[in-house]
Amino acid sequence: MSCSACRFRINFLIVCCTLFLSAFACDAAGTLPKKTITIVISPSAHERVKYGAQKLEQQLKADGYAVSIKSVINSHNENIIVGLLKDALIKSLYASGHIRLTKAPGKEGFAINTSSNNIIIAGADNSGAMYGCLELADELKANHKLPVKISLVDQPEMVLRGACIGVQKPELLPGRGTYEYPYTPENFPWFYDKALWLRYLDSMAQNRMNSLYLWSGHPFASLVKVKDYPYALEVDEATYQKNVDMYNFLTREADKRGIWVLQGFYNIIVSKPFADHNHLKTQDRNRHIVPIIADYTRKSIAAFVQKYPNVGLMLTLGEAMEGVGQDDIDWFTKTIIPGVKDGLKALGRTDEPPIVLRSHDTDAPEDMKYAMPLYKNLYTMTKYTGEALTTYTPHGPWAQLHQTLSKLGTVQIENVHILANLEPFRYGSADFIQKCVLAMHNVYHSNGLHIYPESSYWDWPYTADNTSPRLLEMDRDWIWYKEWARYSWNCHRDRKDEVKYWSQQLAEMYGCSAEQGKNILDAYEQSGEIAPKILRRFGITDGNRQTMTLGMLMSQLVDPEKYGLFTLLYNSEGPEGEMLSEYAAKEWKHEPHIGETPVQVVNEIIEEGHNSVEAIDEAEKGVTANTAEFKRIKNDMYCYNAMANSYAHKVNAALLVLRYKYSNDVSDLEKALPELQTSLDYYQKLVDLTKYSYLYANSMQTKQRKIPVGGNDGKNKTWIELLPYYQRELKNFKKNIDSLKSPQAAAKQAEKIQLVDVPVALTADTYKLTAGGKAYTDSAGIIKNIAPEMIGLKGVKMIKAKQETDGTTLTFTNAKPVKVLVGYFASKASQYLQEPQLENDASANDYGQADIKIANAIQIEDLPPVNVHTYTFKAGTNTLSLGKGACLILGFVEDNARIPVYDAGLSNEGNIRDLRWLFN
Ligand code: GTR
Repeated sequence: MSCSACRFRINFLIVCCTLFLSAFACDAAGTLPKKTITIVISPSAHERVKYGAQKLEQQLKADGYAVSIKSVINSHNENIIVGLLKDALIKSLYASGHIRLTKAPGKEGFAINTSSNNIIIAGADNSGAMYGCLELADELKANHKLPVKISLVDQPEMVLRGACIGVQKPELLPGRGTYEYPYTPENFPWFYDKALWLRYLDSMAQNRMNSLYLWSGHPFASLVKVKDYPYALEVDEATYQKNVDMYNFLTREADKRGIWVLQGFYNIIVSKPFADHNHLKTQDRNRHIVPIIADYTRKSIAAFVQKYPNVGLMLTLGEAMEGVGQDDIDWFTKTIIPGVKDGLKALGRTDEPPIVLRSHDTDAPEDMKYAMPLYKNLYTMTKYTGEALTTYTPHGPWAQLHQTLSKLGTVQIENVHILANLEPFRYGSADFIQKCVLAMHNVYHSNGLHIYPESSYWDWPYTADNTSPRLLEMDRDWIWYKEWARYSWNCHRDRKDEVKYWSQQLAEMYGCSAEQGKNILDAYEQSGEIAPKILRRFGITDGNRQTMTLGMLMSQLVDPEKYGLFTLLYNSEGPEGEMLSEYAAKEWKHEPHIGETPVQVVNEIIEEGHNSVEAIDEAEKGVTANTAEFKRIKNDMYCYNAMANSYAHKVNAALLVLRYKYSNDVSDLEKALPELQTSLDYYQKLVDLTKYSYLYANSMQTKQRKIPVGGNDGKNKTWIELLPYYQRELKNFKKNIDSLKSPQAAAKQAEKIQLVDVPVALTADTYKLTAGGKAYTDSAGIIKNIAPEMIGLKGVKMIKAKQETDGTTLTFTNAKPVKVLVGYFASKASQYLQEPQLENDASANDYGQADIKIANAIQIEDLPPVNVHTYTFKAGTNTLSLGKGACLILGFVEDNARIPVYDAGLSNEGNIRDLRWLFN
């Protein structure tokens, strides 16, 4: 540092240089310090710059340097001078050191250069300066000494790089709906733990993440008081004060680390006291905008923006509001945005906090068309591959939605949601993740990332590992966060270097050689292919309705359509390829196969399972640190292997059963038997591996979970609970094969069920379900055929045109609990009411209506086939309210009436063969 340069320091205080006391210069161990270093920052430096300097100081000390943070350059020793590119001092240092940057770093970017004895860190902005410090600290950590010469310019590729935390729980609160969790110490003790927050925020900063999303249904009534609706607050005064304190703390500390907090909420959910006071429901899927709710929401948002200025908002227009359409647009443009603006106006602010619109369950491109002229700081966000991680080659209609949103000119953020196919096992494939981020840029054209915890989202901050004390998810899944974050910063990194980098990271973590670190990476990368491949080739849905690691029933593999097959999984969320049924049909017809086939996946996952076990065993020999965690990784690799084999052999069995569909040859079924037995043997291994090591497979433990078996009352969440189902299906399969070989036994099987009407009081017209009957008053549709069990039931006459414009509302009084049979037309056309779908409506099983009971139950002239679902209601006066679109009300039966679950095969398109009975 030359004296001439000193003269240019207009921002910095000039004081005399000081010599450090030697005692001060010694490190904790008492060894002689390597060197004395001064980190120089301006006294008026931004909090982020100070934070970066502190982190750098810590690392320097850890590596034996004597270090202090000062506001002046110390000409007796080396200095690390941290500032902004625009600072006069930095400019003068660049001039005197003849430093010319090859390119100026952009937003959040920085340059690091050496000039004589000093290192200069210059940020494009405060975040950039902070990241520059963190970068140098990382260099130091890797090499244990400061670089002699460095010239580096860097900046992030993605604009928003974030992670989320669900302020939500595995189960519903008594008397509450989905997403309704007030912020209280009873519900979320961790929310009030400042030390935990600091650790989490530090790890985010360390990963260069700049956005933290908090997911909640209706957070406002826990965080703000609304003058006109004092009764809406849903926490007591002491809790409210605590919440305000915590929220201020959190947002302040986040801001210090360059992190935006974005508070998420769903529409239209209101607080329970507000709902009770106004005799409304807290949420109602079929509710239109109600003026008082709009006013309350607008004022809540305004109050929130006013109280917490460093917070952005993330909104889900769908889920708790009537369908896709004008309501969504109105709600966004007439309630949400005006609410934010009211808040800003009250503060006299002209800048705009970010608003992120999720495309979930709404027509986001259309919503944005109306919102963009009103607000500038808008972002859109879409699930990357549903609520699972399935591929790095997304395509099809799902990719088109991302591309459309990216084209709007705002920033499109990729949400790596819930990970229903990964939990609870560890995931750390750097290769897969890097390729996903590349796909986000190259296929989706997006420029932001928002990742969920790798597992246990609903049970944050813990994981499902059965340890005492429980493991923190942020610790266990460090590699998950680090990998996504690293590639969201820059995904164009050379793969060879990356292998080296991660091998080294793992070697350090587990105290082993780089080669053994590479073995651990191999184990992660081999196992990292298994879950994505299984779900995208054999799964029912990308949603958290399915817990893939618990396995699947044979009937689900053979007849996925009967379980609400979510077609995006197959047409978008994997490489082009074939479903099991397509593969079997082509085999039978000797037609060529296309793309990724089920058999290919079977072979690959068996090999990958084997490889991951081999690699982790190889690494084990060298592990000297974090041994308990290493053992858990090892166990996970064994789990992946058992799961892969269990699926693979079951798929082999399913293909033989599907072949039987064409061949009618019982020997095909007989060939499937040993495959099914082998699959069960592997499943037993999975049970043994998880019995003591995991508390559960899936963190969402409500009845919304359906596949492989319903999760009502928190049941069926462990492998051992599922084992009897798989044992039973094998037993049934054997028995049914025997019965196929003996015609007498087959005849005995056909047991007849007749559903009987229960009396209910209602004002609507009814009609008897018989051939020749008419379900509509305003449309011809004559019934041609009815599933025999339903003949004679009393249906309710509907006005089709009215159903299409207004939806269906039916009020009735029943003395006993009843099931209402509702017929959904199996068609995606907008004139028909769509079947309940948990992928975008978390309330879709509130009445037990999610599954099809009788498929293809009625054949009506000129209308699509009808699938019957049932809605359960308690005794009393009830209202069934359904969204817009034609449907049928086909009768009322006692709640405990046995309704057969099968495919009646009645449709205008002919009969459809159902093979589920083979396993029942
Ligand atoms: C639903 C899912 C919920 C939630 C929601 C959403 O399908 O079941 O857990 O993730 O989607 O995307 O908001």
